[in-house]
Amino acid sequence: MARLISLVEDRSPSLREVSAALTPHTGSAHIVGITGSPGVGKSTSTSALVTALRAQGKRVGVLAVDPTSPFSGGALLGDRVRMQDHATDDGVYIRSMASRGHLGGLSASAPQALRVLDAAGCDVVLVETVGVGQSEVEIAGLADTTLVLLAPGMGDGIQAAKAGILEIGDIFVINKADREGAQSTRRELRSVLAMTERDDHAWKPPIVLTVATRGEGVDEVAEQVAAHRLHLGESGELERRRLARLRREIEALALTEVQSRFAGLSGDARLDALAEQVLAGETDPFAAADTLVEHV
Ligand SMILES: Nc1nc2c(ncn2[C@@H]2O[C@H](COP(=O)(O)OP(=O)(O)O)[C@@H](O)[C@H]2O)c(=O)[nH]1
Ligand SMILES: [Mg+2]
Repeated sequence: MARLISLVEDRSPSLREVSAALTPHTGSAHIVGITGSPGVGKSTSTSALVTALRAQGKRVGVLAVDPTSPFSGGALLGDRVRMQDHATDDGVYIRSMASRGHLGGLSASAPQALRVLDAAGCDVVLVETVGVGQSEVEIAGLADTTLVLLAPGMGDGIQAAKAGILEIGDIFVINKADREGAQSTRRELRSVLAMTERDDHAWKPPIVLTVATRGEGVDEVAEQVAAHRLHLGESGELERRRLARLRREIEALALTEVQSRFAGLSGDARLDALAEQVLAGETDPFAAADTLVEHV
């Protein structure tokens, strides 16, 4: 698994072959995205969720994605320490992955890594991001079920609304419920959720309070994750989400392919010839670009 995910990170030419071999064996893993501001407790909650899922006998994969850095390390190091409870459990596979600097970015590379974990037989794959802002929403697009983590504190609910993550949360977790203000955060969240437009009208996102460091409330999160998976299957929403995900992946791969075919175009004799034709007034830049695209 580690070597296959390295092929994804390196964008190895053998990925085509790997993808063709793996794809028929995918589709049974439940992909669960975990998003929220830095420090809210994503890694702690992920580790606690792994414990809860292992107690149910599930095989668990964890993919920590860092869309902001071309290197794995740094911020992820602390997460590795946090995950060491599971280091000797061979029913758990933990991997971090960097994606910036890759053509096609997260939307091209992360689904391929998830495909590896899926085909390897993980029942549940937890995807945690260390990124912030838009990448949080992008991560949610990779998942069947998205957990949005908040913590008590000034304006956290409002921050979430700004980042657009209220629309994409299937389950809301107010972590650090041992701190003051958890109940008022829940009230605030409830009222903003009531005003939030959602694609999936049939699912009312639950709010769960947790203390991840002590594992409190985490079993309830695991129960809600299972309930949401059931809802997805029964409502047809699972297929809708997975098709949307595949459309994005195919599009990203196609754009990457086109981009690489155009790489090194400057210095190309055809480009020089077209530029001269435009200069001479024989054609215009749009028509010249069309000519070029047609002959890629
Ligand atoms: N008081 C309290 N601290 C927590 C809780 N969950 C996580 N933390 C602490 O919050 C800090 C950030 O947690 P981490 O899981 O790394 O957050 P991440 O950046 O979202 O992955 C760590 O020091 C954790 O020990 C909680 O439920 N209560
Ligand atoms: Mg973390």
